[in-house]
Amino acid sequence: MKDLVTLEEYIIRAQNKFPGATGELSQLLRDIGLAAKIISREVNKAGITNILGYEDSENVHGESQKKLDLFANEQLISALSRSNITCMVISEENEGVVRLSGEAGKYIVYMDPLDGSSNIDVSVSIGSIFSVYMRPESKKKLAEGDALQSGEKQVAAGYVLYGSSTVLAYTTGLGVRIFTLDPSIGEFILSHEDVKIPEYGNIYSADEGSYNFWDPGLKQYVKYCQEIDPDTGRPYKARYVGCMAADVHRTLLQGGIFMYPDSSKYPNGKLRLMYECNPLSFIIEQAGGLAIDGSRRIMEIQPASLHECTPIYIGSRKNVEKLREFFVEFNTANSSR
Ligand code: P6P
Repeated sequence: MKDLVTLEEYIIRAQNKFPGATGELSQLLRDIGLAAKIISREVNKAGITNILGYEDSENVHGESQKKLDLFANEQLISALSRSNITCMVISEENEGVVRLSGEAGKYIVYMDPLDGSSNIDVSVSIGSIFSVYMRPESKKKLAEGDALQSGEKQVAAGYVLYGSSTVLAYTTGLGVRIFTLDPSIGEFILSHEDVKIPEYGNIYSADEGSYNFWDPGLKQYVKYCQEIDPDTGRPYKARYVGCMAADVHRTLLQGGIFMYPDSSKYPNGKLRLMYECNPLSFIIEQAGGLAIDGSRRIMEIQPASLHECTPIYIGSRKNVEKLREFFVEFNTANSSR
């Protein structure tokens, strides 16, 4: 028992290292942890209670909303409303911004409350992803544009993965920690203290069903992954969960690369910059990896809109750099490359 460190204890210990800390970010992370426990409880019994299936509504991307999408969204917004810390929430499930606490809080939170929700009805992993920014100090009247900040300005980011176990990973820019939920005591317990992604991995992850929509450079790279070359661990294994949080969590721990490209089907990519790609890029870069849109670092992108999409190639540094070589050699079309 003495070696167990709970999420709450860890956050307080980390905060105590900064005498000037107000404790507000700590409280925000604890609030997210509380919502995660509630969502995990519902996810783990979704097949029993009447919470599977679709609502008759759509999100900002025109995707049908599942009951658990909306439940997770409500729980996270409710948890963030508990204290005057968060002034504004931008969620995949809400078209506009959700203003909280009389807009008095100092943090702006982006979130994908239930990532990979198409997996819900078949009991495959799903996740929640969050990203935290400071509100511009000079601004008294909050505007949506105050939330349009590049990923490099994130003060915290993380995800919860509802899989074979429920894990919560986060960073505040001082490395990556992972906590595993022990449902018997209702606590997230520290399971990985200072996570570092392998510099190179032999797993590639992409929806190869879309191969014929891809640029030549990506097609050639995937063929490279499939060649037989024991010296470089090829052929790689192919793994694709259909939940970015799950695919990136595996990549974080085992190495390799996750790819969701731009294509003739998704000219700007499908994944959302602010509440999928930036937070997971912050985690992966803090663990020593790399995340690009084909050329630029994801976290350098200056967003033009709250819900914009981007291509993303994220994972072990050597794997991502090898992919970029293919894009250069095959002059891949993406204008940002
Ligand atoms: P596809 C889930 O809907 C998501 O946003 C990511 O979590 C996941 O990586 C991707 O989309 C899956 O997309 O086109 O393979 O179903």
